[in-house]
Amino acid sequence: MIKPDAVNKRVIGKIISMLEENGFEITGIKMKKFTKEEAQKFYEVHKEKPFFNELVDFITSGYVVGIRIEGENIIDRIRSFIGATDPKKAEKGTIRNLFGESITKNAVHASDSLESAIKELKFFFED
Ligand code: FUP
Repeated sequence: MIKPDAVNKRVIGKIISMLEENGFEITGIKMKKFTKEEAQKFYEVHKEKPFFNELVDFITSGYVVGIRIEGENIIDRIRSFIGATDPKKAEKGTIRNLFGESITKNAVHASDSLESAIKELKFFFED
């Protein structure tokens, strides 16, 4: 998912191009704005964390772009491609290294398990 900071920076196209150029198979794209309730549900695993409210405010501050990608070992592949959560620690050339500005405004999200992918894809795609 491309987050509002990256949408505001007008790098949706660059991020999608990077996915395509690196062999990721895109099978769905949808832009939307999360309601507060959706954002709270999307990030419910973090609801006890001190940064939860800041995260919900940020993710509802603008448009996000949900991108479905498919393939072998896709969770590990996309998570190493986007880089560490904190852009300062993200490896050079990763999406968060290139486009993230802080641990909250870190440009993109990627599901961290099959279970979270199934849950998170439902926010964007009916099938
Ligand atoms: P990741 O799976 O890499 O997105 O990272 P986490 O699940 O640890 O964190 C989820 C989101 O919480 C991150 F995208 C950014 C946000 N976060 C903060 O805003 N502050 C923190 O101190 C840690 C994480």
